[in-house]
Amino acid sequence: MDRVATSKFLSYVLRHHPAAIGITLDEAGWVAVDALLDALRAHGRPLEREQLEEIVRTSDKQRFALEHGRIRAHQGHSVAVDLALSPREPPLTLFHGTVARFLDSIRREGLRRGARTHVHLSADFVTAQSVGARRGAAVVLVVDAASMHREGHDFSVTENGVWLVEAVPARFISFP
Ligand code: HQG
Repeated sequence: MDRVATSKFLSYVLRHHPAAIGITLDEAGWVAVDALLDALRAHGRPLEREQLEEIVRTSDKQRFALEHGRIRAHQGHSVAVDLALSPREPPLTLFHGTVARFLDSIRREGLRRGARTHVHLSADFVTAQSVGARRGAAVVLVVDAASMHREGHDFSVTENGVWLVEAVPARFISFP
C-alpha cells in the first residue's frame, strides 16, 4: 500500500471503525502505537513503526497526533470520542466548503454534523474551497462565528487548525 492509501486506512480506523482491526480507542480517541502496529500486522496490513511516523509527519493536513507512545486522529471522528479540546473564541468569520447539491437542505436545516461528531469549519476561504472540492465544484459558505459565539455556541479548534462546532443554524450562514 502506498503512503496515501495507508494514511486513508489509518483515518478510517482511528476515526470511524477501530473494530475493523480489532482495536478500541480510549475516551479521547487514543490507542497505543504498539497495539495499533500489532493489530495492523494481524489483519494483513503490516506497517513499520518508522513508516507510521513518516505518515504522521508528512500528512498534508497533519491529521494525526503521535505522542507518549499513543496515536489519535486530530478530528473527523464518527465514533464517540471526547477530544477534550477547550472552548475557544473563534475568529469573526469561519468558512465551510460544500457543493451546490446540498444548498437547499443547508438553507433549511443549517449545517449538520451528519455522521461526524462536529461540523468542520475552516479559518480561511482557500482551505474551505479544497474541502468542498472533494465532492465537486466547491461552494464556500461564510459563517458568522462571532454572532454564534455571542449567542452561546461552543467552538473549539483542533491542533491541525480545524474549527469544530456542533451545528450551524442557517441564520448564521451567508450563501454566495
Ligand atoms: C454537507 C476532510 C445537506 C457538508 C475535510 C458536507 C474536513 C449538509 C457533507 C473533514 C448539511 C458532510 C470534514 C445539510 C452539512 N444538508 N448537506 N443540512 N450540513 N452538509 O465529509 O466538512 O481529508 O462529513 O457541507 O478537510 O466535508 O478527511 O464533512 O459536504 O476537515 O482529513 O454534508 O474531512 O478532512 O461531509 O469534511 P463530511 P466535510 P480529511
